[in-house]
Amino acid sequence: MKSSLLTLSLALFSCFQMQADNGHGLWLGTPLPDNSCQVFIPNNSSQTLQIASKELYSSWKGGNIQLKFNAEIDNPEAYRIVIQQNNVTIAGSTDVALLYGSYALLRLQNSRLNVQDTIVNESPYFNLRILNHWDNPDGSVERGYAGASIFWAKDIKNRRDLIQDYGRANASIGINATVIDNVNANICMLTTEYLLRVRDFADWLRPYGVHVWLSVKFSSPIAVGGLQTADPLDPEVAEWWKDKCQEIYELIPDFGGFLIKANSEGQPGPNDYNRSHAEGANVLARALAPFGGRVMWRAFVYAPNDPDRAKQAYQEFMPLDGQFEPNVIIQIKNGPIDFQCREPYSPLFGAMQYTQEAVEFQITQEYLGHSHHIVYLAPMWEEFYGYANPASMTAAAGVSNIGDSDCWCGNVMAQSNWYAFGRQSWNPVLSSEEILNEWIAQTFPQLPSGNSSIFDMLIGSREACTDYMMPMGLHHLAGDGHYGPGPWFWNPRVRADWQPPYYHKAAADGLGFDRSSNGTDAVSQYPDDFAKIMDDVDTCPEEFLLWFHHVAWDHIIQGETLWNRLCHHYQHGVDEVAKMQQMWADVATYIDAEIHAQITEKLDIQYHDAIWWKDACLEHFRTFNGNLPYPDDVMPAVNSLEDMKRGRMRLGLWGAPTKDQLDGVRK
Ligand code: BDP
Repeated sequence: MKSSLLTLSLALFSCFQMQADNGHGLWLGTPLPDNSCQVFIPNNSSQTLQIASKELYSSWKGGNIQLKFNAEIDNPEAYRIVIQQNNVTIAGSTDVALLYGSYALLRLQNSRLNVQDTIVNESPYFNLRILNHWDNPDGSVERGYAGASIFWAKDIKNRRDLIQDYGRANASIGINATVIDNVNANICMLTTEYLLRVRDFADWLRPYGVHVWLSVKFSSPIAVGGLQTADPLDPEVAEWWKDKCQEIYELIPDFGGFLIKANSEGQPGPNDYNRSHAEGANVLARALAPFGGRVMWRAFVYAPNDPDRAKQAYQEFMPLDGQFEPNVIIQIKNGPIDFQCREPYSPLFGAMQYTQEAVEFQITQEYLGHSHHIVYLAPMWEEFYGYANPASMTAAAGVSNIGDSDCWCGNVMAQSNWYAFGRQSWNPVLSSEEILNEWIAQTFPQLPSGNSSIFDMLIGSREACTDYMMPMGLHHLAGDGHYGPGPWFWNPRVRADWQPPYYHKAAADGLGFDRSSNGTDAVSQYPDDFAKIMDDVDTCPEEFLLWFHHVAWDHIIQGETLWNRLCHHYQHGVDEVAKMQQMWADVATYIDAEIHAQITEKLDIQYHDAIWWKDACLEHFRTFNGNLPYPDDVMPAVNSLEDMKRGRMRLGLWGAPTKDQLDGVRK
């Protein structure tokens, strides 16, 4: 193939220039000042290949690189990198594959791996790796803790550069699709005015291989189309969706499709017309199919047809297996409840035999301390893939933690979760350790190799968070805003399954939700081998104990009573955060001062909150168990239950006891 040498001056790289080190540059590094590598790309190259060659030209420290089409590589996103002495060839069958290969090469270099004489063959595990932005047209972000929407705002200025930076970041980790509005969708998204804006986003993201999707409201035929009904079996409704898709694809020929939240938390859906989720999904699927579009239909439903919310999605969807059009994917949250710090996998995974399934993870930390707590989430997702076989899935979706904050995610450490979601969706077999090492090497190149402080600080952070919030299978104990603890919250006018006592079931006889065969039997929704282990209180792993069982306070676990064991978990969580603070202090000399200060502040908040969680949960549980004493090596509560209930500790975020005060309480 004929090639032309691309020689560019670095002045052209304005869009790759980072602001001062505020973290905006993510894991993508700084362009080299005087680079001398040579990049050869096919003649008449697309914008995508221009981007690839600019990236390589500005950052590759080796010699010549050739990007070549190779039609024999089947998967349109797969690439092959051959590094021989000073020459590199990147091959793939499409320009996006070559872009992915280019980013992979830079990742290898910047992760400080030895790349001499190496051959890399990579293809993505899932063909759809998609971010879900819960962004509203007014610029707010539902459960967003990193500023306003990067896509929407009333007085939006031209967002082209920002959106292209976003596309670049996604391409560098293989994310190939994005839903740019909230699942609690606004009807305006399907108006022509908004579709024109969606077209701009799609145009800007296309060169990066990122397809745009929309969340839409099921009642759009009424609200946007002026029809009397949105009944999916009504021919006029079907026609309306077809026409709408025609309009969309004229504007955006590679539009991805629709994401739908239907008959969930007040959203309209097919049940409003006595139709099933399959009938609802199929009317959209048929409208999208001629254009190659797909429907992601969410399984996050919990109609109260069973007293145990954890069973409801399975009950609703299993009978529909086999009824969905082939271009429908059921998007299922990783666990059966709602993005808790630990849940068993949702029993729907692997259960539906004839239906495509996607996992939905939450990258934004709705229940895990918002962007105030430093929590590396990949170990949670890795745990999920260890139980639920990724081979049963078509796609991975991640609810984004991105906003217009300088560093995108509210703090620099939270970027690791965006990064990890992309890498793990490309290859769910990659370990969370490998991913973290890559991310640290690229994000903090100045950290001496061999210094493991940041790794050590992050790798156990999800377990630490689980310990100080909801250890041993406890779940849904958060109060207002899903931030701090609220195990006592109870309002008879609010549905029970939105409130903590429904979940922890603390009582004089013990703690935990009995989902065993003696209880709600949720355990029976799982395959036999898993169910058997979980069903028996003696074989159920400790981390799922109070999820599946109601356990007596004096039940013995590893030689300790439940109460003592629980106290030790909470204390361990607090202690781990103290260690994280120390590890972060230790690397101060290597980290940009602004970023160091940002994370130090977050860790202070996290430490205070960890104590708040520990005190609130343990003190509340003591009111049921006859005020059992704290074990000697556990710090007694520093906040009184009454204060915490009155919300004093909510202000404690800013006025919590200092470390010295806390150390004074510690024995
Ligand atoms: C819950 C969130 C809510 C979302 C809902 C969903 O609290 O804001 O709309 O999930 O996923 O976790 O639809």
